[in-house]
Amino acid sequence: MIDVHYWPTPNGWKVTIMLEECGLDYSIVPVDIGGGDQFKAEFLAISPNNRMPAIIDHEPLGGGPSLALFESGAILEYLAEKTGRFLPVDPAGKYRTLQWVHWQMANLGPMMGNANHFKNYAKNIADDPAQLEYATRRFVGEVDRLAGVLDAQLSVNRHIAGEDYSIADIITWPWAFLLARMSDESAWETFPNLKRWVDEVGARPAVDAGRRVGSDLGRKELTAEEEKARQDLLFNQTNDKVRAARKAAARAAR
Ligand SMILES: N[C@@H](CCC(=O)N[C@@H](CS)C(=O)NCC(=O)O)C(=O)O
Repeated sequence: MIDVHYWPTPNGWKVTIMLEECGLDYSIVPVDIGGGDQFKAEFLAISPNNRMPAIIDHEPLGGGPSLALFESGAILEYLAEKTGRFLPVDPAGKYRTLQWVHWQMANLGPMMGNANHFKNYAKNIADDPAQLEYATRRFVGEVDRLAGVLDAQLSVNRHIAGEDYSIADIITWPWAFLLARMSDESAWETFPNLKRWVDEVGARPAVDAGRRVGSDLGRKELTAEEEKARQDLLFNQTNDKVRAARKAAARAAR
């Protein structure tokens, strides 16, 4: 059994989609990131970067005690190796796939996350419209550039790393299908090869099932005050929060 420390967001969906694709048994442990669960000592013990997703595999590859892992890229690579699925074993195919997994982790995910922040959230809280305009242009521009990279790759390949469906597709889809939200509706006309792939991958039953996991978790109607507290928690993070959480846990353990 694999415990998945999870909240229904693009980075969380990568893991549930992979688990559904592989037919592995898993159980969801909700991490309410708007409510501060990511700063709890028990979560930091498995995910020191105070971000979900994280997993604990109670029957790990190679045997031994339960294995805790954080970072969705590492989790997908691990599950691929454990099941022998969605990652070629021949070195060329393996690294052709992993280069796109790393590309997603270092580029598409973070840039889309920042574009989403400035385009869809910061407008309500930023006090300097010029700075907001600059930041939005910078990250939405990066999303546009990266969508172009994917579109070109998908103009000559059925899937991201070549003919076969792989963890490069599983890790990229949960962000890529949100492209219009991070840029604008016309994006799908600008990037037709990307659109073809988003629709094809989105039609896979495991992708649909993985994306629906815990969809009720994040749906609570928040009061204006609760929404402000959630945004303060998510958008104003320095090292103090993690230090305070660790200190409180150490005090409680004494
Ligand atoms: N690189 C990490 C990113 C994880 C990440 O950013 N998770 C977000 C939700 S999508 C989170 O846990 N946010 C909590 C917070 O901002 O405090 C991964 O891919 O696993």
